[in-house]
Amino acid sequence: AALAVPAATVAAPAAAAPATIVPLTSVIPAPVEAHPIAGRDFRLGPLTVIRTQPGSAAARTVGDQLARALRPATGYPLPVLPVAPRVLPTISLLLGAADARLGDEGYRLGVDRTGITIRANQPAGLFAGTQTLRQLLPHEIDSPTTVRRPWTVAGGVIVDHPRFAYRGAMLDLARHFHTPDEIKAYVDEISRFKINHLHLHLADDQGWRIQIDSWPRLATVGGGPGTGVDGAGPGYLTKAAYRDLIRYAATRHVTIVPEIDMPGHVNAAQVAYPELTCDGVAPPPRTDTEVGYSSLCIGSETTYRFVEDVIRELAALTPGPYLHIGGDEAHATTDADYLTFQRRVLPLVAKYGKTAYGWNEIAKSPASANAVAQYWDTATTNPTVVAAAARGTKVVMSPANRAYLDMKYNPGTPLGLSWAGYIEVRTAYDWDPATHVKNLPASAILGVEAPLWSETLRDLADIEFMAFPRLPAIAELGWSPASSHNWASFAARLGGYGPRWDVHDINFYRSPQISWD
Ligand code: TNX
Repeated sequence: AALAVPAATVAAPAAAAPATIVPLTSVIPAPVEAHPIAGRDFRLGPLTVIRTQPGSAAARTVGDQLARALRPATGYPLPVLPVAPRVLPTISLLLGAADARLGDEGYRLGVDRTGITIRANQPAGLFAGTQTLRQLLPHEIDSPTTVRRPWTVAGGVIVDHPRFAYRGAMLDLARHFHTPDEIKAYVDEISRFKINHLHLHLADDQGWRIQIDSWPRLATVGGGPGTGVDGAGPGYLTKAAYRDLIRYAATRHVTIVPEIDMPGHVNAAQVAYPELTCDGVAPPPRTDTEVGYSSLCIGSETTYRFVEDVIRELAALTPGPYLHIGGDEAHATTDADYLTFQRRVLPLVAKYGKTAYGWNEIAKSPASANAVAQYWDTATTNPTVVAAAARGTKVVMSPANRAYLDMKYNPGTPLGLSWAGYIEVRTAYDWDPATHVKNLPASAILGVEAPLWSETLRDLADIEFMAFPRLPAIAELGWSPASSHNWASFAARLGGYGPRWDVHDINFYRSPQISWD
């Protein structure tokens, strides 16, 4: 209701959906600037063509994806061409001559009666602009089948670029495996909100989910039958499947961040290779949800051979800059051993050309100065992380009581956990990553991430229920300027987004805090 919009000037055919035009400002995450211009609306029609920057394969890919997104609902052919006849209504995706403040991911989107032009410095900006454009079309645009209605986009100009470079989501494949198709579907949904990193938690006590050639039993045993919470989440990614996933995500401008958690959370590895324990005896497989009981054997050279092999193979698989080595909840490792371990392991990540990334406990180690620490602490003071930031450590903000998508919304939520509290949409939205931790300077903040742990989640419908609608809240904190932060505005835009999820069957939580259209 808060989003009531003027009726379209073009009458809809009989039996078509009501003609509405989405306001230029009704986008998640909120754009930096949106200037509506009356009388300049564009109507997508059967003759519309998509023109992409000549000579740019990446721009062409963005154009092809946009066409694939718009064809099913409109039923229009939407050919993708390097040049377009002037007389035809055109959506242009052009590189260069965009303003410098747009950076690598920003874009300028202009809508007038003859067409829509998205300009960006880089293909990532074109991709971001097309995600905005999808939201500016009526929600029926996400229908998998043809809908007869006018497809009008409000006239005006949007200028947009991200607040933070790192905007992430995390999926836990260890507690329950999620298939490549499920992961791809998640990439599709999160990239709509301009999330640009997907962190995959690939190993934990209950399972190991990535093929490692030098230690093959990690995947075949650690990802074999009976693994996962309640033994109900077997599976692993072959290297081929993982590479395919990386490519798929890359075309959505999402970088995959692999995580192998250590020195704790390693029971599955020790079941597969008993030499990774200090006494050489295989522990029983674990399918419960306890944490903090397993540790690699810090004094053993076998441990470092294992760690280096895994890091080397993962780094070779990974085009992105980050390699996450976990480091959380190492309650079965002494403090001295933890420091010994990190002094050897953090530099190993750099040795293989990657930036080390770990949960905020790595800030205890002086070796974390060139690393990224993921802040999952629920406290708003953390002198250890502040001191690390002073040495150069960058921080991704994922405070568990705000950003954890596996926390229940309220006591009645059928899925999820509650150790960090209940997180309704407003709780997920109403905080500022740059000022959240006392004395942690904004300059140390690389961005935000919304982790989704899978102890209670089995399938894609479960993932969707926990991620939506909170993931868009975290995405907005990562992208939109702090000055635009406004709950009432976000709530209204989110309410307007609900029908988009409905129309392509996303199992989102209908939070009572939102008035859903
Ligand atoms: C804590 S947060 C963990 C995970 C659990 C999660 C459940 C963190 C770095 N470690 O092992 O899955 O809580 O919410």
